[in-house]
Amino acid sequence: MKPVTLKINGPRLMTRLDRLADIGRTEDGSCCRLALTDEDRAGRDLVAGWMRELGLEVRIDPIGNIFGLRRGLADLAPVMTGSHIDTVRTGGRYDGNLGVLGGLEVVQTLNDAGITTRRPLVVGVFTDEEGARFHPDMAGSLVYVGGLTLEEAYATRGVDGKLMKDELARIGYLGDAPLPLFKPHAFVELHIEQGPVLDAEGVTIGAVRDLQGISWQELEIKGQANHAGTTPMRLRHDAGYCAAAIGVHLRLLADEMGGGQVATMGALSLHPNLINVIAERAKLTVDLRNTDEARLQQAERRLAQFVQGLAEREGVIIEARSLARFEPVRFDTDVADLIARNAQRLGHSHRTMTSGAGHDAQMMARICPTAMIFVPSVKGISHNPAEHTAPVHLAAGADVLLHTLLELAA
Ligand code: HGY
Ligand code: MN
Ligand code: MN
Repeated sequence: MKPVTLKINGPRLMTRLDRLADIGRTEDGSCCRLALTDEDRAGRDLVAGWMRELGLEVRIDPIGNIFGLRRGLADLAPVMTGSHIDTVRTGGRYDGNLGVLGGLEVVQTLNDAGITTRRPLVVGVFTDEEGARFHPDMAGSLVYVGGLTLEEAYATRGVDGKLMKDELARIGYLGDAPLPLFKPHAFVELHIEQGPVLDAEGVTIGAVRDLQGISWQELEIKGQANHAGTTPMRLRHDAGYCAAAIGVHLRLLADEMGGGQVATMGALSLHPNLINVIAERAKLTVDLRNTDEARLQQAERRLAQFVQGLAEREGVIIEARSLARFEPVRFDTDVADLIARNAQRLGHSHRTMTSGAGHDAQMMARICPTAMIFVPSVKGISHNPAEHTAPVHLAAGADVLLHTLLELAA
């Protein structure tokens, strides 16, 4: 008789995902819960309430990371899962949320089955994974693993000028738990792929073995405001033209380099931003990523050379400020293999893969064996209200998470 395989409750997971998705909803259907805003607080309060309802001991650390602790039979290093619930401005329903609520669904499934694991289990909610308001991204997990000091994080100003420490205190999540609260025995993060691979191949589970390097910069261009009508082209120091030229160069650079190199100018602002004034100043962001560190450095060097030549030709000053820089990460192959084996055992198609996006798991990999479970994103769309994953895939991912955590905590 094949042993009954414990399964999570899919509809219950969907109910929590829908409930959380209602917080911070905007007219275009986005979930907008930028880190440490009132909407983020509301999401945190909801999730912490669910943790307490499930009998978890809730702890908050000084960077606002939330931990729901479930006692084990033995007092050993816990097995941890989790992700984030802060979003970008045009957030979808599943980015980050699935990893946190999938963890709570695993807890409730074990509670219902009367199962206590040998090792304690922890569900974590990391602060400011998106880095959309306060750079860098993955700030909460980066502080947790010692990659950024609390003081540096506290002194970070958001894109709106607010101080991170003030915002943590304002929303009531400047906690006093020890930092780090514990060193996990292992960490597994369930997340939507946010890319097109699983959906295009019709594969249900991704066992993520590595994650690409990330380079974020802000470029500030100082030119000269002047009259759009009277100033001959040869006399212009046009910050707007320079910003546009850099945006175009990023595309050409990625196309020329190939090999999965990606380059994005996501944010752009001009001053004074008026139709008949040559832009005096421009501010833009650059997001470069590559799975290969040497190629990522090459992309950074080539961009810097282009920017220097442009500044000289156009008679402008261009200053670059690094906002985040993370090398590619290799996850733990044993944990990734365990994920693949559980997908197989549960009858789900699966493949190993690389993560194109940054995740808290890439920081946790610095302190314990770590890997990720991906489920498909329809048409690879994410950071967009059209982000969608079929409920059957959400449940499959949570089932693989359940059995992977059970084996790691045995
Ligand atoms: O930028 C990222 O890859 C993640 O969404 N923070
Ligand atoms: Mn995410
Ligand atoms: Mn994201």
